[in-house]
Amino acid sequence: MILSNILYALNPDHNKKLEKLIYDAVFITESAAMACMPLIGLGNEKLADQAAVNAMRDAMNKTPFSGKIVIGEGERDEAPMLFIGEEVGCGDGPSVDIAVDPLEGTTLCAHAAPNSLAVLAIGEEGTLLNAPDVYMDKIAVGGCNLPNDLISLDNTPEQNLKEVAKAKKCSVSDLGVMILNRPRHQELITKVRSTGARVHLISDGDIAASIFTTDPSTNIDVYMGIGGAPEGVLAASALKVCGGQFVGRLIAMSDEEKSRVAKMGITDINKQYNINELVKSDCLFVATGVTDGILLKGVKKYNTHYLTNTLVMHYATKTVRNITNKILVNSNNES
Ligand code: VTB
Repeated sequence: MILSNILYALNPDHNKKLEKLIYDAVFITESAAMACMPLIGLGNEKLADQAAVNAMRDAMNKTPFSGKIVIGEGERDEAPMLFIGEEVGCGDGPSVDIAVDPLEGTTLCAHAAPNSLAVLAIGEEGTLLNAPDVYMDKIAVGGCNLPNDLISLDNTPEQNLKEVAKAKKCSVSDLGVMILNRPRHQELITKVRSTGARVHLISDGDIAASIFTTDPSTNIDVYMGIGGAPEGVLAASALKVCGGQFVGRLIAMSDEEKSRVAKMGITDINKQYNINELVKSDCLFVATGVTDGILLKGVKKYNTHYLTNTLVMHYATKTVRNITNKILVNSNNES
């Protein structure tokens, strides 16, 4: 079953219902981005994140769906809002799973650095991997018609890059590989550089990095390394729509993390998930720019209005839209 079919079942006029869900979803990420706007560059990650969480939750609770947060701000006992399992929405409408990262790249926002985003993905009930907030080892490769077994976390980086170059009909030295600049990636960075591929280091924001691989103008072909598991599922939902392969494996380092993974119903911690296991069916991916970036322009505030820029991707209808909205100050976004 796909989201459009659920909507069709609820109302034969399903295109209108789908459009409504898409615009409601856009309003949710726009609200989070607008709430972050006054906090960009103020150096306070926590405050910016909290503003995004509050605004996203308020906007969700005005939306006519029965949503369940499957990826959120943390487990029920540690996050007061948008915790995993929280029910959101104003009740009627389709039952959906929701994954959120209200402010992806909190430090980017606090430093007014590029590519921070407000992100949301919606899937049919039970179709998005319920990933706890642990690390995930990931590889993302954008491009259409890539073989399902193109990349594997069991291969060496050299082997994976050789396969990607073969599929893209180029040499390994033509590839750009984005990696989070972390001490844990020193060996990976050395190995990738030894192949001749370019390494593009980033400080944060691996959802955006994964999406860059789908756009040839970025010069990034592959994203590799260990980042947040929630960001992994969100990135996989974007790649599922715009074309690409994604593999991820959870990393639980302590007993406490292992028990959090188990609580999500995951029995095999060593399992390597492919894109269709992370996101099993139809999905909608939405991201609004907070700070200016390669994918999206950041939110701007003028005297009378905000200007927002949002990417909306829907799997079943294979649509990728880039929406710029002008939202009047004091319309319904400010008290
Ligand atoms: C990534 C990145 C995020 O965390 O998941 C990263 O996408 C991983 O965590 O933007 P560490 O900072 O612990 O390495 C962020 O950088 C921040 O959530």
